[in-house]
Amino acid sequence: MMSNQGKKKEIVYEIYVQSFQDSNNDGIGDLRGIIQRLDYLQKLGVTMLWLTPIYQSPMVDNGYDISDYQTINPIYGTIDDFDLLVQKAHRRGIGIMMDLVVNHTSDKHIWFKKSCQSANNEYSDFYIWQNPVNGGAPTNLGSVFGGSAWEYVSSRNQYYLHLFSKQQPDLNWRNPNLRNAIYNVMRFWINHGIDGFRMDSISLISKPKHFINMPLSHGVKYAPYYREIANGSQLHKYLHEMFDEVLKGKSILTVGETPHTSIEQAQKYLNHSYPELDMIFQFEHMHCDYGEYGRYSDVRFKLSDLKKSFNQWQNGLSWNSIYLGNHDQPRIVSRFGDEHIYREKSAKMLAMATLFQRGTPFIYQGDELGMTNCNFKSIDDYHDIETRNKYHELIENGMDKHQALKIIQIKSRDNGRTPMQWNDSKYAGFTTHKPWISVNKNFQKINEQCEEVDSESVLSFYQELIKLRKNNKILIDGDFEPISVNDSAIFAFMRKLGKQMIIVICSFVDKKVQYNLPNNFKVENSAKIIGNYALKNSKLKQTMYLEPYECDAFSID
Ligand code: ISL
Ligand code: CA
Repeated sequence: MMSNQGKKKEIVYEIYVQSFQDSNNDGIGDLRGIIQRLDYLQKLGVTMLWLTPIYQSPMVDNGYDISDYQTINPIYGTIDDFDLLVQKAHRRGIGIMMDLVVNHTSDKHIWFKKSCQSANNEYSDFYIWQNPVNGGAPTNLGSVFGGSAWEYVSSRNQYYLHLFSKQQPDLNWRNPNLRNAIYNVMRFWINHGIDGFRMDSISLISKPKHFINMPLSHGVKYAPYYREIANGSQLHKYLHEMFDEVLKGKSILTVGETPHTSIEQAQKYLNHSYPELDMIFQFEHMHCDYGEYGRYSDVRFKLSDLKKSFNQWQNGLSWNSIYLGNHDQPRIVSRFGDEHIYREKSAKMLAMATLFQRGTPFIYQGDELGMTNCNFKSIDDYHDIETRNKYHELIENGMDKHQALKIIQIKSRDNGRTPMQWNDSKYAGFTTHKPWISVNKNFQKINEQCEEVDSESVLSFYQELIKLRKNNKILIDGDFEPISVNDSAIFAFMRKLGKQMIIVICSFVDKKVQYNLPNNFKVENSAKIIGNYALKNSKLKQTMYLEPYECDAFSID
């Protein structure tokens, strides 16, 4: 864990390794590809790279199913490539954050293979096994990716738990030997010089001793798991132990991915008298566009919900991660902005809305180019296990194929997983071979080469915002206060440090709007520090007229 001051300065960039840069033209991004792009990342200004899992894996869930925690998947390179990446990144002042996926392993992990063999060997209790009930699954618990969360194994005449796919059996954290094995994995990577861990699904590691049946809503076969499983009773005991055993006294930035965690629960992870993690990824604002079928519903977010969530979390925690996109989410410009006429304006606005909030910003690869959803025309073009399962589930529930595909197009996790668009050559400069997933059709218009030469580009705007954040203490240490909480078009807030203030105004609508600043601000002393319509609104005014998706930041001394 880092000193408080150190950690606050970080700007993290998530790399979806298989889609970032392919160095050997086999169609899959790799570690040497990342090395080739370090200059780009340095120029962008980010200080830490979170790499999605690069370990040995059968790739059922794109590497989130790990079969060996201490081996690099050969599709990505070797441990020597990894060491070289760490060394070269460090030389540029950039750290490396590993994805630690320890809620589950792959079913091809040696631990699981041994665990399946019998109920009385060293690995028998590394996973969660239960006896059949009435000749069937122990409970009606469902998996996140669809179907039952229990799978039968005849050699043990028992079921094992898998919250995700059946190829991802859940680990049993009650077993101290399992916990020690995980701590050893963490030490191994720390010894390779890494600077951080992003802990996958960490809110789910403490399972109940007794699993129960949950009431089912009409027509649904399996119960959602979160209510009984997230933030379980032993969770903080395990994370304290992990801190004492592995992280204490080390300069490691930690962020826990915590599905289904409230603000009160979040505070426990960040308890400063007994630290566990530096920050968490909360999900509340990711649920703003959930509907009848949960995430896979044809629903657009409401700004009022997004603002409410931002403001509440800012209010509830003095520091946390700030994000809108990642490899599990649609593209931010398609989801929260406008991917058509105002693509560039709204991509910039979303950048300001996140990078200027209080907390550690996480930028997802390609968002700095304003990359959009992929809108593939057929379900066969999608690779993600969740996308495919949910598509079939929607159809089984009676939806027509057209509508199901439409929902997949707006919500699929593959939206963020298409190759980085570096230039307008075939396959967008990502590779010269057919890539593992198709390139977005718009790569000739949206790519790094176009962005690079344009001082008004989305990329240039990100570079500017990052510079401002680094050079203005107020953007890091300043308090956060929401402004105009009831405005339905504008997300506005103030950062404050001593007498200095920065006012940030972000329009989330595709038309001109009038904005009335509350009258307690001394608008006379303001100066614009950055905005996405350079010539508009050069001063803060009591009444302002904002262009579509306009964003401005003003300082008041
Ligand atoms: O994306 C989700 C739903 O659509 C989340 O529920 C997601 O599955 C959850 O946040 C956990 O995500 C992480 O663990 C998964 C993996 O598939 C995701 O890519 C990862 O970010 C299982 O390891
Ligand atoms: Ca490759």
